[in-house]
Amino acid sequence: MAEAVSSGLGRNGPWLQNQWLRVETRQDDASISPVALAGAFRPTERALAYVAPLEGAPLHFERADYDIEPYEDALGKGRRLTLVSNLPRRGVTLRREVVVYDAHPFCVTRVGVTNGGGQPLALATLHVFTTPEEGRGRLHLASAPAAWRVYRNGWQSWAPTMSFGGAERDVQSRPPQLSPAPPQTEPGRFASDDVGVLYDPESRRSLLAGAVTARDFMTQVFVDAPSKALNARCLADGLTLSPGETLWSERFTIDVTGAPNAQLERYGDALARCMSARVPAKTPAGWCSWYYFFTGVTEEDIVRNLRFLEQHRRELPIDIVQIDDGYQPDIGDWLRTNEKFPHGMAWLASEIRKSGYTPGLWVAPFFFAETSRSFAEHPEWMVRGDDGEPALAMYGWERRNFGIDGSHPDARAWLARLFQEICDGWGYGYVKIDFLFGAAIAGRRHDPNTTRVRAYRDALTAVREGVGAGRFILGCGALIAPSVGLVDGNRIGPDVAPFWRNLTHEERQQPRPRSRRPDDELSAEVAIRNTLTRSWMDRRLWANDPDCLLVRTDRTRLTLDETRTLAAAIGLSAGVMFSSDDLDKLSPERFELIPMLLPVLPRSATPVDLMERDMPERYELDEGDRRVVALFNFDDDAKDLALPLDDGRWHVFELWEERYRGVAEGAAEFALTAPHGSRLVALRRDTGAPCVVGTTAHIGMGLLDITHEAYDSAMRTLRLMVAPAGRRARRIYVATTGLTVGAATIDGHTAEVRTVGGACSVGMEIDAPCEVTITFG
Ligand code: 9PG
Repeated sequence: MAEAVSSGLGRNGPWLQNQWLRVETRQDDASISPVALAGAFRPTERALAYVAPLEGAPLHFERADYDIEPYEDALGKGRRLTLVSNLPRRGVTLRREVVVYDAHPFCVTRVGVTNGGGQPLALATLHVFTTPEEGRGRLHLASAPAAWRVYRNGWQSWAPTMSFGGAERDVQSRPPQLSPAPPQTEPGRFASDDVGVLYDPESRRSLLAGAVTARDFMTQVFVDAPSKALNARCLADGLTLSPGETLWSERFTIDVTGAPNAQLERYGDALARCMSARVPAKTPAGWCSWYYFFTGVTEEDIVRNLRFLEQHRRELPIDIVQIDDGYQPDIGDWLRTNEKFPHGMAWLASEIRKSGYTPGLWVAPFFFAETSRSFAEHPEWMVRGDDGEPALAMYGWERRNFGIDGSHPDARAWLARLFQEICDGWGYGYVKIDFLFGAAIAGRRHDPNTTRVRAYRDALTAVREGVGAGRFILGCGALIAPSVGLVDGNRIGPDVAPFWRNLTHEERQQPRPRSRRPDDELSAEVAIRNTLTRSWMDRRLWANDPDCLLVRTDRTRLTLDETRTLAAAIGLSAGVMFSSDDLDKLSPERFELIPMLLPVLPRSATPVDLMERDMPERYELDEGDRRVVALFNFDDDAKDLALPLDDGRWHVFELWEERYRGVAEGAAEFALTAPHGSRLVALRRDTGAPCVVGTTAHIGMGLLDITHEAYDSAMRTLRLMVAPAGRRARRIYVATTGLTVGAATIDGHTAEVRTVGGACSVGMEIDAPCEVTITFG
């Protein structure tokens, strides 16, 4: 069999090629130029790698020797090309690797440095893919830079993630760092963490650069549209190389093939493989105390909601009851409780377990408040600033909070013991660990030769050790790529809130809301934005947590339209599904929205227009001849929405209006959708025969609740098996395709059929599977 990757020597240097791409290299500067073979898309020319020491000039490759070998790693088989420059004057040897795999349309590259001198060498940054640089190379797309679109990923759970236009201003959200570069505030200059995508609207081609390993360094991808430049690099945190030592950057994929969503999904798969991601067999669903009770939560609030859940077990099939912030006397003092939890946390866990639920607990294990006992006892476990004092991780709960030093063995031992006590001792089977970035702040650590990412992962590994491999860890306020493999779920957006936009009191007095800003924090709107824009992470890196569903009518400013939009986004994201209302205060109509998201869908929808706008408006689950699509109106005015359809005729059903809209071709049009409202649409390819077009049980509208469907044309009978997924009371809508409806039965008993506008519907309330037949005349 011929090898899938071929290689050869070009005019300037060696190249590697597979069926999708060719990577040309140059020996004079060790630069690389990846080319997508389909359409000969070559966005970057001569992308360089180099290493920046903390002091002195950058270390650039000079004339390089090369070597090509068969290669295999977690991503599969391929060939590896290594370019080596020995720089005796600078006392270093530089290496650049490029791997092309048999079975992937991207290449993977990294840069390494060996200290060949007699002195220690401290490093600032490792640049892996940068062009132009030193007057060489270029970044060229068909569109003018102002028309480019850039997808920027935030550095931690809450950080803004979205696409921007090439003339817009980036959000100023960066990891707190030993900053090698000033923040980029000029329009068109973007900084993305872990991964970035650059999209050219004219050619509809894109380039993704992203780190597929994250065990040592934080990674950033910079795009400077006005100067047409791209720079992907690792922050080396001042790490010092002893004479003879070698250090490698993280590995980056450079992907110039296919469309942005497909590139992000591929990147997610590759990162997951390289970092041994943990993806739960079943995505958890539960109830969380935070978004109704906040820090005021009491033991009685938890028990009252627990009793409600017990009494509504059939309607609300959830597994986890999670106590959030508010039980502990201080941040850092997790093994004692405050006066609001008189029976203690072990008692509460056992109450929850007795009711048949898994007890879950919120902890911020990497923070010590300045007022905490833990800090008084162990100030030496904190990350320190240059002044030697504990470094501020975040001001919160009206006090300073410091970050734990994961390189300190005693701090790690404390973390492991803490979670052993919470899980094995108290009986919690699920932990939400929050403010995790506290272990990754810049500063001095016990081990001077570690990095923030290593210390972070060491701390997280200690937590995992205490929790055990079989229990669920939900990360929050967590780094993204560096958390892969250590958490089972991760929050992927900022906090949801019982209001659409975080307006000041004055702003709310205005006749119109102020428009949204990219750096808005804490609102339903921004939580939804990250839920959509980080969909590609779900069930690749972990189970995404889109944050809680709030459906209440008290203590909220969300309208019904906004509440439904939140439900549509959370539901179609297929992420962790937690309700966070005071359950016995909900009206029956609002309560029904919760079971409509249960069970969680098996996979996430895709934000089809991710690269077109900051908030995607079309969120689509493609099941071939069936589609479930949320169309969103994120404007502040009502507007018409249109859903383009693939070739052919499609039945269109809309859930919130509960209406069959007939057969459409070309596009399905929805006039005047309310501001911040949505249309939840089921599409079914029309075959001319009667078929289910939608149900009102679940937001999948039939995907999970109709388990079997067969139309017998001789008997003119449609037979369905209906599962109790979703809410108990539901109607099933069937397109009549011009036939008249005869009789319907449910488990053999005559059922009432309603006929309206080309469809008929049968209603039922079920707790067990049933069979429905509809006979046509
Ligand atoms: C509990 C909450 C909830 C919530 C978490 C996290 O910047 N801040 O001050 C800030 C405060 C709270 C916060 C995020 C940021 O929320 O996301 O789900 O657990 O902690 O305190």
